[in-house]
Order: sequence, then C-alpha cells, then structure tokens
Amino acid sequence: MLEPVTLHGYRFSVYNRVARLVLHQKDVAYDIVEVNPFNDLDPAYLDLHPFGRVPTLVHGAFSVFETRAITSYIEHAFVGLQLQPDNSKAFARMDKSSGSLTTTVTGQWLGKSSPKEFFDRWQASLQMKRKLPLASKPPEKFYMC
Ligand SMILES: N[C@@H](CCC(=O)N[C@@H](CS)C(=O)NCC(=O)O)C(=O)O
Repeated sequence: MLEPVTLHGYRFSVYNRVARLVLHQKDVAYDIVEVNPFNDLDPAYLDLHPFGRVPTLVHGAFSVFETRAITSYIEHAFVGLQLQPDNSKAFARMDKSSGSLTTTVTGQWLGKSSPKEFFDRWQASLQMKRKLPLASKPPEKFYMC
C-alpha cells in the first residue's frame, strides 16, 4: 500500500508553490494542510519543523523540511518525470541557481523589505557586480513570502 503524502504549507508561499509544482509534475497524490507560519503554530507542527517555517513534506513516517530537500526527496522517492539531472555538473548548476535565488533573493531581501527597499537592493547588487544601469521604476506590490 502507498504511504500517504501530506504537504504542510501556506498558500501564499513561493516555497510551498515550488513543492506543489514538483509534486504535480511527478504526479504524486498528496493532501494539503494549511499552515500560516505567521500565526501561533500548533506544537505538533513545531515537532515537524522546529523553526516553524513552511513547507514541510510528510511521507508516511518520514518528514522533511527545506524546499530544496523536499524537491530532491520527491525526485528520488517517486518514479515519473525526471526533474533533476543525473549529471553532476548539470545538477550543481541547477542547485546553484535555485540556492542563490532562495538565499540571496528571497531569504535576505523578500519579506524583510518594502517593495522599494527590495528594488533598491536588487538594483544596487546588479549595478555593483555587473555594472548594469539602474532601472527607474520599482514594482508596485509583492505577493510572495
Ligand atoms: N529555506 C526555507 C524557507 C522557508 C520560508 O522562509 N518560508 C516562509 C513562508 S514563505 C516562512 O515560513 N516564513 C515564516 C517566518 O519567517 O517566520 C525553505 O526553502 O523551505
């Protein structure tokens, strides 16, 4: 019998969406438990994720958090469409891109900045590293966390 898969996540979270995209691409049936990480958390959830963030994937008696770990787990635990390369260099390039987006862009900037601050940091970073010209208009709103 197949072990049940449950994704604990927050509907507005980009991380949650990444995990869901991978589950869908792999054609894995799963349940969703909505967890708002900005509210008081159920102690049972903190047993799954001691830092109280989302998402967390539960598969039978096994659980894992951190989106990159979740996506790698889904890739290896389930058959179906191959989403991650076997080749070590190709895998490293993929991991580098998703890792730098997560740590540099979302983790450090998004959620802790206003749209204007985010835009200014993004622009300053591009300008400093690549000598690119500054764009003039910041985005109006963010919908991610
Ligand atoms: N590195 C984590 C980041 C997860 C994360 O930061 N999720 C946000 C939701 S979008 C969260 O739970 N924030 C709650 C908080 O900052 O306390 C991952 O890749 O899963």
